[in-house]
Amino acid sequence: MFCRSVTVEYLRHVCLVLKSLYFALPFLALLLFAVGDDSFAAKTHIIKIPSGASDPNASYFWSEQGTGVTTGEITVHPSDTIRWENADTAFHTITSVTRTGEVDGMFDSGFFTAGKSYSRQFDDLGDFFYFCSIHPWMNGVVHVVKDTGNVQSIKNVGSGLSQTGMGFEVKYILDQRLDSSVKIDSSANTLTFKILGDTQSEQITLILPTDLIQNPNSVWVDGNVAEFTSEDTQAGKKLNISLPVNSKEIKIMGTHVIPEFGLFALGILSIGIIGTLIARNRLLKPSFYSH
Ligand SMILES: [Cu+2]
Repeated sequence: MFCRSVTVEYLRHVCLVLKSLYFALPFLALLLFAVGDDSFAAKTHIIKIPSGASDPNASYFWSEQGTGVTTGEITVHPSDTIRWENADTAFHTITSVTRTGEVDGMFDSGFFTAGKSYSRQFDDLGDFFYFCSIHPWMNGVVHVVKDTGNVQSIKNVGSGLSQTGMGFEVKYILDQRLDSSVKIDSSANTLTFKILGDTQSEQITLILPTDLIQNPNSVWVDGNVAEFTSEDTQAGKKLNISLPVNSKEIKIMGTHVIPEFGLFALGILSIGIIGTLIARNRLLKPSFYSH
């Protein structure tokens, strides 16, 4: 019985499943990538108005979900939305005011009752003060600041030059990407990074492994001397470099960059290249013909 069921039909099914998996996997991977890379996605932040907030003696009038901050002060990025939810029994409003507390007409929720909410998207940078027009002691402020971006990385910087041949990983924080090919000048002891796209960031954070560059001590942005701070981390020196908006190139000089591109390195590199060519010829050719 069992043997009969594990027949061609069954194998055909297994084969079909495997085949469809084989084709689906790259798409699944892409999907995961797309879902994972939400560094610039707009977020919605929720601030609850707790019950009893209409009492001026209440211990607090706001409660930010997620952070627990109860001051009504919140820092967000452009195009983020804030949703104020009324968890109180009284009516409230979210009404924009100036720094000194006069209604300025920029936004106003009007009265909203228990269980209702008011949402507003903040696109412009700046400080936006608000209060409840019924209970003016309930006040807060929205700070909208530039998105500095998430941690990104360039892998295999200086591969072929390092002793392992693997190169180094350079992590960075910026709203745009850096070109994955980093120029290494071992006679000038410099690394040069190129920024892809138009950056709005006024700072870039770079973490430079010590074996890649030692004592980075001078930085130029688009040819001009740039200000920076530096601190030691486990992964290497962390530099915070000031950038003018729309900068394109960052050059960093240290006392030493990875081994000079001397004869030794050239030798290793050519052995590597020849090795790769031989391997390719051996491995790839038969598979070409087998199809
Ligand atoms: Cu109120």
